[in-house]
Amino acid sequence: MQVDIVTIFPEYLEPLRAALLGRAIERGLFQFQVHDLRNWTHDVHRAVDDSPYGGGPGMVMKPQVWGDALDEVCAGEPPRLVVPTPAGVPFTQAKAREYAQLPRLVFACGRYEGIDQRVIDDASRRMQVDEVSIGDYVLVGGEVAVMVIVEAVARLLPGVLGNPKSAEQDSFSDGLLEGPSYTRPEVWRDLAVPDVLRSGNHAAIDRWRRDRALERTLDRRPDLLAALPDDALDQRDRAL
Ligand code: 6GU
Repeated sequence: MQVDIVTIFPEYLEPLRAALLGRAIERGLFQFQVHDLRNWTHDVHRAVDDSPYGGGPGMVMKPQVWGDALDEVCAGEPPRLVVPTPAGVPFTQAKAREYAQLPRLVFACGRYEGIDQRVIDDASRRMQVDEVSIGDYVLVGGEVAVMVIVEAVARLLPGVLGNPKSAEQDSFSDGLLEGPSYTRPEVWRDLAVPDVLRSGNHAAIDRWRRDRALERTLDRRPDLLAALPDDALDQRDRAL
């Protein structure tokens, strides 16, 4: 997979090259390139923003600069264009799985009050554009949201995680939150690991994990339980 990120703060995205994703890049599992939006400015001040039509606070990013940048970065086979914005549709694990199947993603990071809407409308004539939000709160710009999205997608690419089962057993993979985990020692600060996990009875362990996942989801994210398809819960689940 090839990932391109256009931003006015290229250095902000450098942490993506560290740790897990850095190794994935070295091993050629995925590549990413960061582009400075100011390379496409037209004036000596290298201006990327201007005041909003209709008035109001803040600044809006200029369409000409973004248009030229995206023409160049999105050349060739049209990529999926992702525009992070608090006004977007929610980014979810399902979206992450969808993106992990694509050969190329381009991210357009907006700052200020956003990007002139015509940039998105124009790009939509040539490619699928997703305006996505990572949650119900407001960040200063799209850069941190892009880091979140790229990390969520990259770990799903074949070979990035040491153990592919880690991705299969994630929270959300079955629509539930994951329950608690334990490692040695058996007793720590007088707190014991649940007996069933040391029983060697794999059917009992699976059932126990399922019950804890259901309990936790009911407690913390009842909205997720309500959204499960009808056949997602068995008789035993419903008893809980
Ligand atoms: Cl994707 N961008 C910004 N700027 N703020 C956000 C967001 C994205 N998602 C939640 N808040």
